[in-house]
Amino acid sequence: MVGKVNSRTLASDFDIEPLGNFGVAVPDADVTRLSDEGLARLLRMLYEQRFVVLRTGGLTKADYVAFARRVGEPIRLSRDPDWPEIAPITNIDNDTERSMRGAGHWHTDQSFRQTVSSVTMLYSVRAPQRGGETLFCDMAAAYRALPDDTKRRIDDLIVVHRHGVSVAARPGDHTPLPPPGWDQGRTAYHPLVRKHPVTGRRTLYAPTGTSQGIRGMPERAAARLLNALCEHAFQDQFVASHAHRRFDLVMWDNPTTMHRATPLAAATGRRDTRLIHRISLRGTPSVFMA
Ligand SMILES: O=C(O)CCC(=O)C(=O)O
Ligand SMILES: [Fe+2]
Repeated sequence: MVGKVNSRTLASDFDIEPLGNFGVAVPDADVTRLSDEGLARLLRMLYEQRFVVLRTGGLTKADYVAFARRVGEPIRLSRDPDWPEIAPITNIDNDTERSMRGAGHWHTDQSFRQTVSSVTMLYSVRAPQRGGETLFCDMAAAYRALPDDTKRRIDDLIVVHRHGVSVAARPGDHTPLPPPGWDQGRTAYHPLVRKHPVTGRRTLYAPTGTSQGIRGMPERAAARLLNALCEHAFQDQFVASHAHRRFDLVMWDNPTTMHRATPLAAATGRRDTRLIHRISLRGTPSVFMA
């Protein structure tokens, strides 16, 4: 486990490029040769920056899974017996501008489960020349910017989560796709404000995505509060956009971020094809111990 991170640990260790409001890219990142110390530094940087884009020179599925296993425990996301950890995400025969189903809504991966996800990674096998960005929201910065009386009001609230359309869904949001066999009635409970176990930083956790209410609060008041927190969080200053390049491996800290896919028309050829391999991790190192 990585020790407490102070806010000035970053830079110098890696050759990095800042990306925008937050998030950094590491050029020439060879994750197959990363030392244990290098990996610890990379995770510290991840916790500081919310997401990190590793510009790899290309990874095999075996390289990718091996790297993910060094970071944490991959969740089974696919029925493919050879690569159960890898979920392909693509616009091949899939038009998410029209279908309105999928990841085109603000969410935090696995917030509908009691065991939430620590890190998610997207590896870009094919990237379109335009579009298909993944957007991130810095929920720790959004929390920090709340007025003190709001913080006091929300600090101990527990949010009720179920897979499906959230009570704080934004206009135009996609309907999330449940994992195979998922029982839509299953409920998980997560604190609205959580402390990151590594950095100790407080963050808003998943006010939308799968949120269905707040324990002990009337439905309409809960929906109003969650919606107001979303309005606050999804302001431009807390949002960053990642345009995938081929062979990029973008990883993010789920607890302190929300993210959404940008809807994309179905591929017509090489130039507009997006194929991404997703891996999500549970447990250590960054997951909350509830
Ligand atoms: O395709 C993307 O940009 C994000 C995908 C995603 O969020 C998901 O599969 O949970
Ligand atoms: Fe996601």
